[in-house]
Amino acid sequence: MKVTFITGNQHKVKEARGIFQHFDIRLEHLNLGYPEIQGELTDVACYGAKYAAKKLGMPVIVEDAGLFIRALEGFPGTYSSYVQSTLGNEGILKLMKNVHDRYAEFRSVVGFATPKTEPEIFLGVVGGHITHQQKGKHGFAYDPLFKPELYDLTFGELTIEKKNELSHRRQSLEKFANWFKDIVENID
Ligand code: ITT
Repeated sequence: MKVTFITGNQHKVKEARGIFQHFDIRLEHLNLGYPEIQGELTDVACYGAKYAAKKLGMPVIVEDAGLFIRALEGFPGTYSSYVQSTLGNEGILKLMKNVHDRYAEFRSVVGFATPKTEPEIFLGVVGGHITHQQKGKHGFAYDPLFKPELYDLTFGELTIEKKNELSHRRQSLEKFANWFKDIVENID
């Protein structure tokens, strides 16, 4: 089985390849670019999947993700990409200085669409805590700041294989993969 993933983020591609290999799905990657509308992750993923599927004339997946920090009322959330390239991790740590409640969630929404069908949506969430300093060189973006629940290491300290066992992206892509396998088997 083949799936085409539309993203400009190479880290996402690498993680998705690792996750899909458990499901016998071969991932093809295209950096098409799609308009990211304002709204919830689900709105962005739906719109992006529909747009890319129509434009390319084939089924595609897109993924919209973000880090939602409870004490900051969900910030950076849907602005995660922009905030990462402006404030960066040190900026987040400054905002979290003297903040006691450090709970945060990574959320991922995968959108699948074909040129003729409405998008299907798959959600993944992983809870954890914002550390007091950056730790680890693995992963990307907010990974060195985020310690998943029940772990004493940040995503930045975990290998890609370990992160892939428990991440928000693992959950959303796994839900998609199980659904997709069923569909393909029923067509054959
Ligand atoms: P595409 O839209 O092209 O897929 P992107 O990097 O812009 O790539 P998003 O719009 O989904 O992706 O932005 C989400 C941002 O949230 C991303 O750029 C990172 O800064 C952050 N993020 C998402 N998942 C992450 C993860 O697993 N680890 C660390 N940071 C993550």
